[in-house]
Amino acid sequence: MRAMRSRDGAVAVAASAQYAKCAQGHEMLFGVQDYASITRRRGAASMTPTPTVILDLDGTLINTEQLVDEVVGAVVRDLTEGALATSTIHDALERVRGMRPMDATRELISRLSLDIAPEALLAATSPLLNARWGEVQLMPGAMRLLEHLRAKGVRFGLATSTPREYFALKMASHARVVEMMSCEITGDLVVRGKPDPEIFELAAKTLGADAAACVVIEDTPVGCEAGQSAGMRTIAVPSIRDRAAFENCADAVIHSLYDLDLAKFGLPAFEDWLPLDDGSADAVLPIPPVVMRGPVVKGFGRGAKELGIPTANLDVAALKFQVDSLAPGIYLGFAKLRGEIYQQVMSIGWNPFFDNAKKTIEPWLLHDFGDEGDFYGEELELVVSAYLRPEADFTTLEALITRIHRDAEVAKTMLQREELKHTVKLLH
Ligand code: ADP
Ligand code: RBF
Ligand code: MG
Repeated sequence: MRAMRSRDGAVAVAASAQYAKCAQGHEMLFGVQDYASITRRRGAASMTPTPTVILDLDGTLINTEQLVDEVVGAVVRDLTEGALATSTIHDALERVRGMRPMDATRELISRLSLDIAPEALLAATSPLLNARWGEVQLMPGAMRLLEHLRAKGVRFGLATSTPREYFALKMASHARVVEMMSCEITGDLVVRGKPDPEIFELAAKTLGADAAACVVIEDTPVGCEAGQSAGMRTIAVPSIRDRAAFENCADAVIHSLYDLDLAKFGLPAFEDWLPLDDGSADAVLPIPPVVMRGPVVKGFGRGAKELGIPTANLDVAALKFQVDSLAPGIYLGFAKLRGEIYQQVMSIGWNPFFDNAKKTIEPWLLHDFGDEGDFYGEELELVVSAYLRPEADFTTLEALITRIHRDAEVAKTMLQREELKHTVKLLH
């Protein structure tokens, strides 16, 4: 069990899942809140305090959602002996995302009319998941966000539907994340789970913050509804495809944590974007470089044909770990092919303009290969050095092409900068 930590007088609920602890937590918190309101009253009336950030865990800070869908989806498929379409199961799983395991299980059974008791379904899925939480990576940009908030002295804590018993397993390889939190409110500490606001209310109390001064970051509609009902502002980083589901419950819907506009919520802005000094608003975000390598595979066959922009695709399945460490989006970096180094600009994701069902890795090597330009099956190595923008939909093909050419110009300029140039050394 972890000791109660306190940074500036506020209390973190301790690690034990016992109910008594929860009650004790509540009791001590009221004192904290009084303290907070006294200090606020003493400050100048015009000074708005820096908001407190309350973060969801699964799908927001750690990449659990694919694993949950895979494992629970397989159990449900077995149970229904193939009677339900994969997409029906997947849709139902997306709807229950963000709920506590038992709440989600109940809701899933009801949505799919499954003939099983919730306890039995949970008993089938949870050991399978518990055996695999160790595989789960941080979401792209999660550590950057937490380090930034910490450096700027912003208070932040977790409000997760995960019960304490799974929490330790999930976080075993992410101890640093837990250490940085000023509180971790787990699903077992509240009577009602998300979409009920109770968990966010308890987190705010624990952190000594007023609801109105809290900003919630969430990946699910259920979580955003909970934050909104608690009277907090909410930022959605959807882990589901249906972005419209956030329309009425989120103050901002972004593509990934890279795209967080903190200043919009009164929080200190990120300072790591590198602007182009050409008068444009364009900027790139250096990231921990990711190296990927493999044979060039066939794509949809339209890069060169429809856009005049050939992309030497790599196999997503073979590079799952690397791909999962990057948010879908447009990136820049270097490539090595046939012993030569090139600049490259690439897209990773679903290409919304074409509404692809399959994720692809599509690097455009910024070089005219002329007659030598067929390298299917050849070994290609990439270093992904900086993030440029989210994938976008465009009204016309011309607009998409124009944008990609601009991306290439930005890449050529920025890859010469000291901050990015050195990443070429990561190529073998
Ligand atoms: P696909 O959909 O199969 O990826 P594309 O139309 O995108 O087809 O063409 C990609 C192929 O074009 C690459 O696999 C490679 O063989 C070739 N190619 C020629 N020049 C380039 C370049 N500058 N960058 C990337 N690929 C190129
Ligand atoms: N596809 C999109 O649908 N939206 C985009 O914003 C987008 N940006 C891209 C940027 C770059 C630098 C590259 C190389 C590709 C981009 N694509 C985008 C993918 C493009 O649609 C894809 O390469 C073709 O569909 C070929 O498969
Ligand atoms: Mg291609």
